[in-house]
Amino acid sequence: MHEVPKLDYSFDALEPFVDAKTMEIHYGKHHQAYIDKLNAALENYSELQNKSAEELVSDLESVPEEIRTAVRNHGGGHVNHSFFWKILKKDVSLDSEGAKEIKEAICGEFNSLEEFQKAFKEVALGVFGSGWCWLVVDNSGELKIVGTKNQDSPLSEGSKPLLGVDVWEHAYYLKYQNKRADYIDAFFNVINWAKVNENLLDVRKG
Ligand code: MN3
Repeated sequence: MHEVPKLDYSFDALEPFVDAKTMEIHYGKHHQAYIDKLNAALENYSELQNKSAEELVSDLESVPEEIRTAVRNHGGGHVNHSFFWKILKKDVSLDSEGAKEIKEAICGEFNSLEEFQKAFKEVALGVFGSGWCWLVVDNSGELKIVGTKNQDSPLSEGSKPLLGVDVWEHAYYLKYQNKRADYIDAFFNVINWAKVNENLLDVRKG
């Protein structure tokens, strides 16, 4: 059975950029709903129950067709949110000690943090409806900014996410209403660049 991973910070830890009420509902209700529906989809498929959600969404073709959409949506929801909670933290800038390699990679690809943010924001605002915006290492090893729809995971495309932001309205509506741009600006203040750096090193290790 899949379970919501423990959050290693309090709901108010990201204030004022992400408000406590949003964190409480997003983590406690939305993420839980993906878990419940994923477990329900897998109920009669014991051979899939030992696979991690990451393994399932990385190889959707191997999931029986009758539950493939459910695994894509709810497994993807579980994978994406589990990933998202881990890359959020205040006060871990790209200049911090643990972020050396990712800083080099960002500056190598986008010239500066500011230009990266500009490009990332453009993609995040361009995701129509519900979805996510990611910085990934794609299957040719390139650093790319990509949007995905709904709960589609970059893993399904063979890309490895380094950081990502949920742009479903449930992620920001309480505090930012329709102003996704303000939410993205706020998100830039809570990226745990040390964790993003770890993600990059993991990808490089293979
Ligand atoms: Mn969400």
